[in-house]
Formats: sequence, C-alpha cells, structure tokens
Amino acid sequence: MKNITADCVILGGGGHAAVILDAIHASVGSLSCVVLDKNRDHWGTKFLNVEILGDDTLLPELLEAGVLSFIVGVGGVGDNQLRKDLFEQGVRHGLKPMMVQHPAAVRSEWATIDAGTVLLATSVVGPRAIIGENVIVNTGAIVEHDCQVGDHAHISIGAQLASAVHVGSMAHVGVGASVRQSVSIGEGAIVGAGAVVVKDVADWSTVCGVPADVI
Ligand code: JB2
Repeated sequence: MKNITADCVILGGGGHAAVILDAIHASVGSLSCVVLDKNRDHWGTKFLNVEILGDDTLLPELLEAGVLSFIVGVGGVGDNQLRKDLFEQGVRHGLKPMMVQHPAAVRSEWATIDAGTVLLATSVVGPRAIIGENVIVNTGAIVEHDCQVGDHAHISIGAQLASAVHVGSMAHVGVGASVRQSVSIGEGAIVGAGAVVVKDVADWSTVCGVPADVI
C-alpha cells in the first residue's frame, strides 16, 4: 500500500459516512481520514475528498502505517448488527473508537457520551443523559434529560426521546418517531418512522403507528 498519513479510518463509504465526514470537516477540519468499503467498485475513488482504499482486510496495514482511530460509517437502518460487528472489528484491531460531534449539535456538559458515538448536526443531548458506545444521534434528533441509550443504538433523523426514556442496546428509533417520557424501548427493538410510543416496547419487537403498537 502507498504511504498513508491519515489519523482515522471510516468503515463504510455510503450516505451515513458522508454525513460523518461532513461533521468531522465542520468540527476539526484538519483531521485526515481514509475510508474502507466492502464494495470494490468504490476502491480507488474519492469520497468527499477522502480516498476509499479498499476493504476491511486493510485494517492491519493501516494500523501499522500509524492510523490510530476509527469510526463506524455504516448507518444500517433498522438493523444495527453490522454496526456492532464493525465496531468490534475496529476495537479488535487495536484502533480507538472516535467520538464525533458536529459543531451545531448541542450537548449538555452533564451528559455522558461513550466512545465511537456520533452526534450529528442540530441534535440535542440533555443533562444527565447517558449514551453508550457506537450510538448514532442523527441529524436533528433529541435525547432529552435523564435518557439512557444503549450501545450501537440508532436514534434516527428528527426522532425525539422525552425525558428519562430508556433505549436498549442495538435498538432503532425511526425517523421522526416520538417517545413519551419514562418509556423503555427494549434491546434490539425497532420503532417505525413517525411512530408515537406511549408504552414500553419489548426486546427485539417492532412497533409502528400512532399510538405505536406491535406489528
Ligand atoms: O462490512 C463492511 C460493509 N458492509 C457494507 N465493511 C465496510 N467497510 N463497508 C461496508 N459496507 C458499505 O457500507 C457498503 O458497500 C456501502 O458503500 C456502505 C453503506 O452505504 P449506504 O449508503 O447504502 O447506507 P448507509 O448505512 O451509509 O446509510 C443509510 O443509513 C443512514 C442512517 C442510508 O439509509 C442513509 O440515507 C441514512 N441516513
């Protein structure tokens, strides 16, 4: 492989990775990144000015070349398994999961955010919220005070969690969904786009509609 001088590798080179790169560019501009993508048609091309080098088999070489950190760049709408696998792969290779916060995201000083989590533009995280590893708080999403969001969960664009909502690991809260205060969304559960959730959602179940019910 030719000489690499990047600090960070992004795993995945699709729509979500573009939003992450945009957030990195807006916040720290100078950080240099490379992208790995499974699709060989993309290899050797530029993606928002960043090079797609090849697939994940290049991780050991990148580490050797001095790349220190990684971000999962796959959105995986409705299925967070690939995001979890990619996160574990990065950690296994000895890379540090990087946290990304768009400068237009609002994060309380009293919120706790774990490694590898991304807070995208105009998202809000309130005081005493606790957000796990590799979580996506997508564009315009609101995670209000005292909410807890488990590892690898995805709070989609414009979704709203009122206070003290608990979201289990790997759960997916769909675009524009609203969740009433103190409700629990189970591990791996899926809340459909635009749903209004007013009661607890069981692990690995799917709810949709207004008010949301199991489908
Ligand atoms: O194992 C993998 C792998 N599997 C798929 N390793 C790596 N390094 N890359 C992988 N990919 C790549 O992820 C695919 O080849 C593809 O280029 C990319 C996924 O791109 P796509 O645009 O299809 O989806 P996305 O997950 O980036 O974005 C979805 O989720 C976002 C949250 C879209 O629905 C977006 O609209 C949404 N905002």
